[in-house]
Amino acid sequence: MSDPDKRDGEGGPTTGVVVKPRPKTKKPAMYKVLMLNDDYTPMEFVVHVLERFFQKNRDEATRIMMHVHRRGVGVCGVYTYEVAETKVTQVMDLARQNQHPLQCTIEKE
Ligand code: TYC
Repeated sequence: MSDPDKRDGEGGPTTGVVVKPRPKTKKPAMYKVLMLNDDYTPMEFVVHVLERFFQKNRDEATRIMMHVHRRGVGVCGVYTYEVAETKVTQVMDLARQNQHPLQCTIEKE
């Protein structure tokens, strides 16, 4: 640069692009925990699982269970990856202990 004061020509003041500062935090990726229907798991067990691990009240748990029963699959909740993984493990462990074939999976939102 020939001009030691870094002026943008014609002796005017230095100019620049004003960049709006942005917070660099990103929202975490979210994951749906899906419950799958089967012919053997008792309805009451599914309602219990939804109350215990997904903090649903009895009405909401019953609504989700019936949705899965009729449609084959339904959303239990949406969480960050580690929380979603933990929910799936908890559901599958309790189902296995009770010898129910209930299946639960994760899907990225
Ligand atoms: N279809 C099961 C029955 O008739 C009930 C059920 C509902 C099972 C939801 C699994 O994710 C499920 N006993």
